[in-house]
Amino acid sequence: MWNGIIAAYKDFFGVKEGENIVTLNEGNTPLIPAENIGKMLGGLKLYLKYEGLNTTGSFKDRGMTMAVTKAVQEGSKAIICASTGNTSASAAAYAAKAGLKCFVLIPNNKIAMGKLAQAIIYGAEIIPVEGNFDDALRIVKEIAEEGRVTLVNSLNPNRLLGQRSGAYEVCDQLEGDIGYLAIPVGNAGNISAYWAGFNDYYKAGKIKALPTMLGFQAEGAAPIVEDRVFQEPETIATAIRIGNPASWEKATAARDESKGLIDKVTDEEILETQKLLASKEGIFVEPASAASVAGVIKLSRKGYFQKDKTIVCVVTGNGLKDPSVVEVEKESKVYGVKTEGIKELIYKSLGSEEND
Ligand code: AN7
Repeated sequence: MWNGIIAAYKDFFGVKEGENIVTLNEGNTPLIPAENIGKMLGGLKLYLKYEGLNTTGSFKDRGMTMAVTKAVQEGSKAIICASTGNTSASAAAYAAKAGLKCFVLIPNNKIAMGKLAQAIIYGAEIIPVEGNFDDALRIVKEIAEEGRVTLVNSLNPNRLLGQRSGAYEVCDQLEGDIGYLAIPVGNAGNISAYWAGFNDYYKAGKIKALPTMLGFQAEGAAPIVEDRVFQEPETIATAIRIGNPASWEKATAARDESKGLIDKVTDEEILETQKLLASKEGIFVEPASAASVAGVIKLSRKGYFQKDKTIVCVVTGNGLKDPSVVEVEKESKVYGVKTEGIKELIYKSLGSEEND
């Protein structure tokens, strides 16, 4: 039985037998070949690390199991985070499991409904903040410094430690070297964690070469790409609507040490790619997650990739978190409500007039 990332990689996490672990059996997510899109791009070896299948539907669970395990060991009774949605959903779930109080500060009106629903049902106390994620993060940092609540944003080093497991899994699943690792960038924690994870595996002799790191921000929230703070970040991909990333320096180090890049994609490219992933590969991801694949498509058009090398795109969150970006009302009523003539409609769509 899979018992979560801490049990699976305990040598790397320094967790000993008999220690109390708070886990929702996160991790072990599938690495799915994206053969149809790979072919479309002229024969690329493309894989999707589908993080939407973690227990709360995003990669955040990998870091949260570590952060909450340590918080409990240190005697903490409450955790706090600022969040564009997924961190709050994950924090709320692990707090529920551990019996901790959980406070989440969210940008007012700017998080996806599915994520808010999760935080509510898991029992967190939700405090909407007048301002964006960066404002909310500033506030929780100040409160956590007074010591009564444990911060579980990625400024908490245990978060990034746990998130390294994504890199370990990708290496184990491919049983070999990874050419490129493409990943969305918001607060820039995950790209930093993957890079650290690959380095752990490299030092342990489990991989022979380090991948090239490719990070992608949304055009309206691209502080690292443009090397300036965005005071008013704006993008349809609310998860990465962040103007002043906490792990800025770690991310640029990952980029430079791996001879990679951090680039930006437009909201239009993000939404097109989200549709492409669903309609060509059967993978429904949230908009922020599509940024990694949108970025790979953009680079492939410039002839960036060496074709014999594998490309892994981390798709970070489940599409069900944010159904508002799909035109559900319109698409479900293309045919109107029918009582008869249904078979004829189907046969017409199949391109055959032959009814029996
Ligand atoms: C689906 O939940 O920042 O660069 O507060 O939810 O490590 O921040 C979420 C970020 C990518 C960016 N994809 O990762 C939060 C939050 C999804 C995300 C990112 C997020 P980082």
